[in-house]
Amino acid sequence: MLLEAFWPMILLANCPVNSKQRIAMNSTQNPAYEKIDSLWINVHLSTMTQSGPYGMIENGALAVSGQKIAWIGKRHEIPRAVESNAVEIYDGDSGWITPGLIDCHTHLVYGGSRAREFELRLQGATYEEIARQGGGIRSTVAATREADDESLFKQSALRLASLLQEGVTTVEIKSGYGLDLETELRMLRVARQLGERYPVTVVPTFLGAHALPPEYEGQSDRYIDFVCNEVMPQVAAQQLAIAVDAFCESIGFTPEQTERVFKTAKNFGLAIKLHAEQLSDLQGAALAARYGALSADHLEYASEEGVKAMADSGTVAVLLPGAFYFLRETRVPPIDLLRRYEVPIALSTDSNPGSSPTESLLLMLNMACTLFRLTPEEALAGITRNGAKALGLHNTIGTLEQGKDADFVIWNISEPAELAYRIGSNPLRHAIKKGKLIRTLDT
Ligand code: DI6
Ligand code: FE
Repeated sequence: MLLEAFWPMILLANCPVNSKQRIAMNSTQNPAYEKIDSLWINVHLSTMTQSGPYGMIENGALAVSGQKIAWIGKRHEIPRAVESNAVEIYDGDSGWITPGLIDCHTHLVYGGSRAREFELRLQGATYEEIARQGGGIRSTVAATREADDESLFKQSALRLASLLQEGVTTVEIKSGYGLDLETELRMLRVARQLGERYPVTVVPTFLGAHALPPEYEGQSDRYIDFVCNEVMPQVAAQQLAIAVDAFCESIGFTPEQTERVFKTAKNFGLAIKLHAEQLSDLQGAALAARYGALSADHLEYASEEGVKAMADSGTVAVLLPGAFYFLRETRVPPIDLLRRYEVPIALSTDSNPGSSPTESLLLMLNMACTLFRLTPEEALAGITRNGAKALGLHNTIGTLEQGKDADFVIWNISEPAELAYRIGSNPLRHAIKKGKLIRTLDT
């Protein structure tokens, strides 16, 4: 079926590369080291813990047991039991290992394309003008409603495959191009299916309050009633989303409407995220922070009060340089304020057809450095440690530490900054998801 068509892009490798088969020996003192499925040696590690730059361990090693990291450290400090019990030993050929990449803000599931709108914008129309004239998000809503399940899955799977080829092991996917009960639920089901059929963790988010659908023209409060009273209860009952998001903007929804969405989400025990301060300052960041949001995203127009509120509530700032670039924005998010108040900064593709038609998270590293002046280390933290935080998953993924999920990537680079330095190249050599080698590019 459909799935097979995509497998050639993601090689499921079940045999070790450059490895020596080892027979497990029955030595061991520490029970945690009794079952070591694989041991990676001849590698350097960017653990992305906060101990030193990149959490670096040069000449390191990493051992996997089942789906978890069993041991990590310097090559010459590997416990005897880890080495002797290792079933497979992989030679990393002096590559660098980072945590599996986390794309914490995407709209990956949708129908159609908006290339025509791109042409219109190049002729002078603005993103807001197109949206106000019924194009923009609404045109993707029409194409998404029209697409049947199989075609929606197939179009979205192609985009997902591009992310996976660059080492993404966790991806958040929002609804928000259905804006009716059936299509919103369908989008979330397709997102779930993607996670079931591909070696990636999908975190689904309900974004019913993304735009006003045409059938509610002039009745945005009634539409918010519909989102809160009819769609969200279904989303929660069918466990189709982990978080709820909204577009708080002059072309989206007001802070009051957004707050109603948050209150309902809280009642259903769903986490909160917000598209805030992308095009203007409606103090969405502070509103999100008051509701203990996991993240506030975009933030070009965020104020000092907003940033301070985020710091107080532990809300992550998700920056989306692809949208900034593609809409030719000029107002840069307040990076210095985020640094001063120690708000964790995450980075993401915002992959969507209207404002960020990209499926390259590595490209976002470079854009964040060149456009926003993040350091390469901050950028890499944004798609690992802080990306995990923006999804509430920092206890299991985002850094390389004993006991965390064995999600990691081996890169053909000579230092970690190279990941942010290159534009449009992909130095991925191997990707490992929950201990399984899922993609290998041997040169
Ligand atoms: N902000 C964005 O960047 C995307 N949604 C949002 O609220 C853009 C969505 C689109 O133009 O299709
Ligand atoms: Fe977005």
